[in-house]
This record gives sequence, structure tokens and C-alpha cells, in this order.
Amino acid sequence: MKEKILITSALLYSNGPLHFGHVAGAYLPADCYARFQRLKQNDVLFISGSDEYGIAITLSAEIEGRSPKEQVDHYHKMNQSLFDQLGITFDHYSRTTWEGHKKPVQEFFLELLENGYIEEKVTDQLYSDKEGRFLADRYVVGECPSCGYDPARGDECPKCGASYDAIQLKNPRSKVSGAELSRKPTKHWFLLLNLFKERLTHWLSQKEWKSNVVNFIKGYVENLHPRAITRDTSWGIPIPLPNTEGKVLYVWFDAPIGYISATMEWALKSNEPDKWKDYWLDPDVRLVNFIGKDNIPFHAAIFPAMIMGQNRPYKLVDDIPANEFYNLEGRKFSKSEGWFIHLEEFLQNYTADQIRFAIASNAPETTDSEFTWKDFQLRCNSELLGKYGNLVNRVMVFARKQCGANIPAFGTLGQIDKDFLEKIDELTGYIEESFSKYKLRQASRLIMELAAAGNVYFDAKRPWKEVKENPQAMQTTVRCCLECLKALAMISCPVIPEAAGKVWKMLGNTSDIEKQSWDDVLRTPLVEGGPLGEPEILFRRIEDSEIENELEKLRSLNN
Ligand code: B3M
Ligand code: ZN
Repeated sequence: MKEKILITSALLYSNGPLHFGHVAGAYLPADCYARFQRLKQNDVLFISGSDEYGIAITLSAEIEGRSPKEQVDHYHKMNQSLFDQLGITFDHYSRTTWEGHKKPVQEFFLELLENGYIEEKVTDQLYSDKEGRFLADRYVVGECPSCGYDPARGDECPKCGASYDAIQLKNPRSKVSGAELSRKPTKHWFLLLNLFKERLTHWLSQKEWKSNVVNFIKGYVENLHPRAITRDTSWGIPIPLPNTEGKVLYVWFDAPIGYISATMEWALKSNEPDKWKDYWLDPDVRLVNFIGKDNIPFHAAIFPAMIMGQNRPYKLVDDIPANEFYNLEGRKFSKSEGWFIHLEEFLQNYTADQIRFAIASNAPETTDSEFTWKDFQLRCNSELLGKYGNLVNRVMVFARKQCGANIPAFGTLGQIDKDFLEKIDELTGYIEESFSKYKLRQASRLIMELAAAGNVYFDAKRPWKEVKENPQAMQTTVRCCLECLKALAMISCPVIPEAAGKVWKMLGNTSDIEKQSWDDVLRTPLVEGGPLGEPEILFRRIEDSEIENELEKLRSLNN
């Protein structure tokens, strides 16, 4: 039966260009999963968008000399185009500054308030006399209350990882002006997370999530306390209460609701304004949130609590395949420290398939992992080109030449042929399981295992000798190889869709592989006598000199 699957990727802050760290954490895994589930003929809706409020935006806008609105417009457009070039197939990419986002956010707030889960309190916050405003979160730097590190950020310590309110920092200063800050009372609204401890604990106890997620969230839920969900700034969703000028809802209150409002926007644009309900209000839908590990508390506890405390029967998340971090040559990606790869430029020199495969085969699924230029070169040259591309090319060139460019009959299968066909079935079964369990590393390995098996078979059968000695047998060999290419195209399609589509066409298909059914394609043999298309080179070799240049570029950016 068709399954309805709602897939989300974390909303990306519109304050800088997309980088590989984001791609590896929340976007590529989600895209491969969405592509796989579409091929499985399930009803998939894949949603994401730009996260456009909050201090991450205003602070970066100030630093880059733009207004917050200019800043989010700039990066929303840029990132949307980068996602496009990487072949990320969102059904909709929204943004939290679209006008329809406000209503559901304010409804959440009012219902939580009415239901007794939000409380108003006057507390001391940090005030900058010099700038004439309250400062919070990343606007503040100071000494970490846990480990003493200075300058620690206002929301968490980069050294020990502690998370706290800016008011707890010692010797707090403005990140922008460096001015000392004083304490001043101000009114805020707090989400009473502590009231959800039992419900969350019970709900979480039924989940069989990845161990990194479960371990983290169990400890987190033990320790829930009220959390401020408003801020003294004007860039954000207004608090739907009188006399609240100069205050807005905190970005982490509105952002997850962005998944819902993005679906509403998608429904509007599809001219079926109520269609979002088919995903958010249907208990049979499976909701999967793809995120990086730093977003676990918000997806596994805070947002579920917000849903539990309001009135609509919104879907609670069913699975959170959170990833660890993906670094660059041993260090965190950092635009400000010049430790990053310019994606736009990257995509001018290399293909989306190449980076998709390199990231997928080294995805940070259970531990942090990293992009290195050497690894990238190796994956591209010895796997994509050496195994996959080589098999496709030698089989296609040979078949076109020796079989009149048509798909030959199976003929009489020997043991070696039967074993090979069985191996294809076996590997495609494993790979299906890998994709459904979000195991991209394993899936990538299995793709190459199938390509390698094809090469081994081709070498063992020596069809170039069979041509002379036993043309019938040669046809059997070619046919089995072509069946292997068909399987290879299908199973690799979620990861390297462009190459998969080309192989599909080489096998004589005029249809779009992405529109096919995984099961049908794998179960149905090719059509005997069908025409074969032109062989095409799938991957180019990446030279040592290119890699040296790239490393040099990275080092010089960093100086
Ligand atoms: N923009 C945080 C981040 O990028 C945030 C995710 C929101 S998901 C609702 O890490
Ligand atoms: Zn610390």
C-alpha cells in the first residue's frame, strides 16, 4: 500500500551561503530518502525553507551592512539556487517571512497561553546603554558560567558546549560594540516545558530512534525548565498581545512551525489550499525530520511539547535521523574564519553527482566525519569513474558494437550467469533496506559493490573472446551485463540521479528514470531486441594538480 511520507529538512538560516556541512547533515540525506520513497511509489511531500528571523539574521545583517530584510532576500535566493544545482528535490522551499507564516505561529502562542503552558514574567536581561537596547543570545559575549572560557557566546559555550541564558555569563559585553552590559528588568513570556516532562517521556519511550538522538534527548527531558520564547527586538513574529511593541517571538518558537506554514504555502501554490491538512492532520502520515545534531532538543522535545500543548491534532514527528557534524579538512566549516568551500565555484568545476556521492559515502551518520579534497578525488576517480563509469562504458561500447545496438536474448544461462543475476537481486535487496533506514554510507558502498561485481563478471566471461568462439554465449554475457546496468541505474538514482538518468537512456529508454517504479524496474527484465542508446562518458578524472590547487585556495582563504 502507498505510504504517505512527510519529509522535512531543517530550515536553513538565511544569513550565509549553504555549505557542505549543511548538505551532509540535513539536505542530502533527506533528498536521497525522498527520491528513494518516490521511486517506491509512495506519496512523498518534501518540505524545507529559509529560517529568516532571529538574532542569527540581524547580527549577520549588521555585520554585512544590510537590513535584515535585504539580508534574508539575498541569501534566500542564493541558497535556493544552490539547492537547485545540487539536485535537492524539495516539493516546496518556503521562507518564514512569507505572510502566511504569522498566523499559525500566533495561534500556537495564544493556544499555549490559554491552556496554561505559557507564563509572563519580569526578569532581568542584559541592556546596552550605549546601543539603547536589550541584547540577548549571540549579541552577547562573556565568560562561560560553566568553564570560564572567554569569549563564550550568549547562548552556548563553544569550548565546553554548555547552554545557558546570556544573563548567566560573567562580564557580559556587546558582540557588536564591545560595550559593557548592565542588568535591567523586562517582561517576557516563558514556555513551561517542565509541565510536559511526563508526556514527553512517555512519548519518547515508544520511539526507536538512532542511539545518538535517544541518548541525548533522554537526558535533556530529565531536566526541563521554563524557557523564554520572546525577545526584545523588532525582527520577528509579533507577540499577539497588546502592549508588546519592541518585543517579538523567539526564532526557535516560530521556526519549527515553519514546517507547517511551508506546507500551507505549498498547498496554496498548488491551488489546493486545504491539502496541507492531508499531511499534518492525518495520523497515518509518517513525518521524518532530517536535522543536524545541534537541533535535536528542538525537534525531539520542545516542538513536540508545543504541539502537545495547543489544540490542533498536528502530527508529531515519527523519526529523527539526526546526523553528527561534517567538517572540512579536520576543522569546522566557518565562513568568518575562511575555512569553507565556495559552493557556487565548486559546482562550476565538479558535478552535483560527484559531491553527492562523496558526501553520501562518508556521511556523518554515527560520528562526525569530514570532507577532504583527497577523499573527494579518490571517490570520484576510483569509484565513480573506475568502477561505475568504467562498467557502464565498457558494456555499452561492447554491446553497441557486437550486438547490433540491440538488447540480446538471455540465451542459455550457465552457473556463472545465474550466480551473477542472483547477486544483482541480493545487492538490490540490501540497498533497499539501507535507503529505508537512512543508511547512505551503506547504500553508497553497495552501489559500488554492484558495479564491482559487474566488472568482475565481465572480466571473467571475457565476451571479447566469446565473440569469436561462441557468439551465443557472448550475447548471454552482454544481456546479463545490461540487466546489471539497469539495476545499477535504479539503485543509484537516489544518490547520483544525473548519472542514473544517463544510464537509463543508454538502455534505450526515453522515459524519465525518476518517474519509474523501483519494484517494476528491478523485477522486469529488459525488452529483448530493444534499441540501445549512445554510450556517454559519465565522469571525468580529477587530476592531482586540481586537488593541489583547491588545497592551496583553502589555505590562502584562511590567512
Ligand atoms: N535554522 C538552526 C540551524 O540551522 C535552525 C534550524 C531550524 S529548523 C526548524 O542550525
Ligand atoms: Zn564553557
